[in-house]
Amino acid sequence: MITVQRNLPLIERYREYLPVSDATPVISMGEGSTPLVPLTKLSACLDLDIHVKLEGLNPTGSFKDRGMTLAISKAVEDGATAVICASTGNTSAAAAAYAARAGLTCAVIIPGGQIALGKLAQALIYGAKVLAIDGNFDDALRLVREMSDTHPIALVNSLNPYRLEGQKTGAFEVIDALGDAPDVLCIPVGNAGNISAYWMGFQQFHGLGKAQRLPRLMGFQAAGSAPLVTGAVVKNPDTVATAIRIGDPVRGDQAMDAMRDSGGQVDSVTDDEILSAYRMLAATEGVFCEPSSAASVAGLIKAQAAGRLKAGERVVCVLTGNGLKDPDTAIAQSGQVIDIPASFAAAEQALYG
Ligand code: AN7
Repeated sequence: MITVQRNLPLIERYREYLPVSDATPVISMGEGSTPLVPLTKLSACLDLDIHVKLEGLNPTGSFKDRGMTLAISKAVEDGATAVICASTGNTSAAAAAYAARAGLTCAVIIPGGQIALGKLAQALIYGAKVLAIDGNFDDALRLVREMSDTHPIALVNSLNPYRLEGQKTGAFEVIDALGDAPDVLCIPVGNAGNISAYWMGFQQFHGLGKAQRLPRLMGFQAAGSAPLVTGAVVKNPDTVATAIRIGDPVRGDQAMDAMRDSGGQVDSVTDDEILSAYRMLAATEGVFCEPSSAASVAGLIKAQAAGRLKAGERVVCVLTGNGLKDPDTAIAQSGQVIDIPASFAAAEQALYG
């Protein structure tokens, strides 16, 4: 029997496994409990049992809400009045939303011109102070670290341990939905916080006997932004997957340890591979994620072709963000609108020739 617990905030659903107490004010919008959806066509095609976790169904449209509900709740508990983050977009949207809900002021520093339109719209409408720099994410993160060291403003990037504590609940949900961990977890990697958080979650539930096995973690970076694959900081990271356009991941060492300890791997996927998986997911499975999220499926396809999986293995790909975040890429990657006069004849002609 599957117990459906939608709308129960993840802090309540997994309270006993999280660093909260009765003194913690829960700042929540019902995040977590996202669907785990089988991909029947791709599973048949690759001879695997593939499921995608739709993290784009969180309140601000990405997995960042898992970490932010906890980070903001703890910031309020600790008496903070202001928070700050650097972001490629989704962290800024989540921070701005949860800060607004908690009555905190929020500042975000973003790489100018490199944020998907929907994410920028979110940060602005939630009322954050948005600073765009002529630099990349890594430069922005340096600035916010210095700012939070200098002023009473709490940092809510994934350097903040509560972010990972919240995000580990993604692994709890996968185990609860499947009855065990999958054989393989595929996940996009930017600052490397989320893959580290999933490993924490899998290990914790395994240690408690709630999972019999641990999955092999396969993390995927964009080829133009793959410091963990090349082993060196990337000075000018570049990729269509702007969410993971990060050249110096803060949680890189932790993530590499996790992938190694799990028997998994880190690899890169090209922008063409990412966009091809992105279009395929939407057009054949009805699943619209943002390009960075599609890196997990692009990576799975690559890993399978390289013989890294066995027939029938169960795989979970984490689709980290909603496709609506980045309408520009969706439109650029799709067919044309067909303009016609408002007549039946014209519509019939356009549809049936
Ligand atoms: C959709 O918002 O870093 O490896 O500043 O938005 O934990 O960094 C976003 C990252 C994957 C990578 N998918 O996660 C930010 C930011 C999406 C993302 C990642 C991000 P991490």
